[in-house]
Amino acid sequence: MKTLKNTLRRGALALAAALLPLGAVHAQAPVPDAGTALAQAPRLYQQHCASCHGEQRTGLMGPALLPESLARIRAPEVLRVIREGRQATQMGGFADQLSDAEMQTLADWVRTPVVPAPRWEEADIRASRESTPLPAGEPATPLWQADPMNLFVVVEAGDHHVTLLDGDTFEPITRFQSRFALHGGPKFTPDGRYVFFGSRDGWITKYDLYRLRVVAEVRAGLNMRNVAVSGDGRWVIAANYLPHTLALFDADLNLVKTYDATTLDGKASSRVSAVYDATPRHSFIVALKDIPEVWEISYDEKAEPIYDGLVHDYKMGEGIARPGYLNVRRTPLQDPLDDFFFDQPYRHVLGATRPAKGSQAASAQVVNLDARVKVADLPIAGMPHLGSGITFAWNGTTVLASPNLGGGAIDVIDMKTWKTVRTIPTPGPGFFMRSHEDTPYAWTDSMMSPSARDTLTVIDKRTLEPVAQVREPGKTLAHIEFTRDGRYALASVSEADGALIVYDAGTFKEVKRLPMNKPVGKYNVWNKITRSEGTSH
Ligand code: DHE
Repeated sequence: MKTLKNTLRRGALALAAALLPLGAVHAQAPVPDAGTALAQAPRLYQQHCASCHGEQRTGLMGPALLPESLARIRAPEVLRVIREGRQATQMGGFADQLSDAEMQTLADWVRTPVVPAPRWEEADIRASRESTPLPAGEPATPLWQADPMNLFVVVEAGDHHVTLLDGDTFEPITRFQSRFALHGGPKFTPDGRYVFFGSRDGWITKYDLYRLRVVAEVRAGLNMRNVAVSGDGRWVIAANYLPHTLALFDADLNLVKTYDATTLDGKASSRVSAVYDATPRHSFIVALKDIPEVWEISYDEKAEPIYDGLVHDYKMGEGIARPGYLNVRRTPLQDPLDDFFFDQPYRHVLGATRPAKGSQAASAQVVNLDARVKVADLPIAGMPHLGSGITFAWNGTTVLASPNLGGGAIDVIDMKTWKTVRTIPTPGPGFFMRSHEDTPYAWTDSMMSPSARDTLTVIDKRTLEPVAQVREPGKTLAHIEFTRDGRYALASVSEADGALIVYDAGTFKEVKRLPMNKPVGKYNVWNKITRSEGTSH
């Protein structure tokens, strides 16, 4: 029987952390060898792992160990962490306690589904919430001296930390531990004071940037994609892969309601790919992975009622409808769409269709959210990652420029005609493209390319020509974000001994370098809350 101390030392199978190779592809589930070894797995798991990862593998002080959570981690890495542990966490190695065969058995088994599937219901969400409101009498003023509109939040994936950076001096203000494996952009309240982080394990953290503390946390799901904050700051919503739900909260992370991601007849359900705030429409837009519908959930109290053919609990005149406020309005599609991108007024959503198995031939479609119909097919060469694109004025029109994950190119699309106006070659496929209203250049990475992941390409938005490259030879150089005034571009060297590099956005020269542990995304308060056309919202 292990002592509690030993249990804790062994604890927190912070398994996935180190392992998240940027841009990793989904690993194959291992094939169990004859089943005999796997039969021992539940006993081994309960004995060695459950105290930190939960009896149902849904996570406790350590992250969830579900196929959904481990899909991005290569199988040998899972084994390595069980064997050696993970530095700077409570996850110690098990090499001195378990045989090679037992460790392999555990590594294989945690990639198999939990049967019956773990549940996460409204009562679980409510019970998970913790809050530490500001002590009475504490002033609501920043604890630091800096421009509150030019702060950066930088996510360091290596050891699950967040650095808060002064965007004028590029000096860190604080660095704090985050939940395990944050994903998607953190979202700010409209005044820029609070920021909400979402973790792949389902946790939402509300952090007070002024008083430098976590004020509330809640677990919205077991495997979450992202969070969105309403333009009026009143609502926070989370998109889950597991369970198939959306969870809506008030601004203090009290659960308001959950939405089952099912078709109208309830016969099919879907993973929720992502949820986006559409401030000009006063609504959230929802991308569903498995069913051909796009959802809109209005947070406008005067929203039109929804007539969807089913009898619900709200009577409007002679018909029977549901209020439009905080309910789902469905737009049927031909194919499931995800990876959304919006035009600036949020009238149109551009979504990517997934390629058929074994094919690279993804495509994208444009749906008019008012008319609720598809209005165009977009000819995009490879798998697009539209959420990482930008818009800007060009040649009397507005264009969308987006990297595609399939090939080394940027697709530039006229948003009036929905035709491709240029395909700009880059040295390799990339994830992110960023710019700013006050710079003539757009920057993009090639982080998915083994040979060019160390290169950022700078494109002149006037000519649509590449004009420069910056490199960190042999490293992964990715994800750019500009200062509030567009004068500096910040990029990540996404390695464990990585760095945040500040470039002069006009000369492309490095002006500062801060060591960081696998930094990924960085987010400027002003650019986000003003919905700059050069960044994600
Ligand atoms: Fe992301 C944003 C989907 C893999 C880092 N990513 C998003 C968003 C979506 C998305 C839908 C927009 C939501 C938002 O910001 O609220 N990402 C996906 C995938 O489907 C994909 C390809 C596979 C997956 O397993 O999820 C994927 N993403 C990755 C990575 O491998 C990255 C590089 C490393 C990581 O941390 O997982 C990664 N994704 C990011 C970042 C953002 C993001 C940094 C926010 C960008 C921004 O500037 O707003």
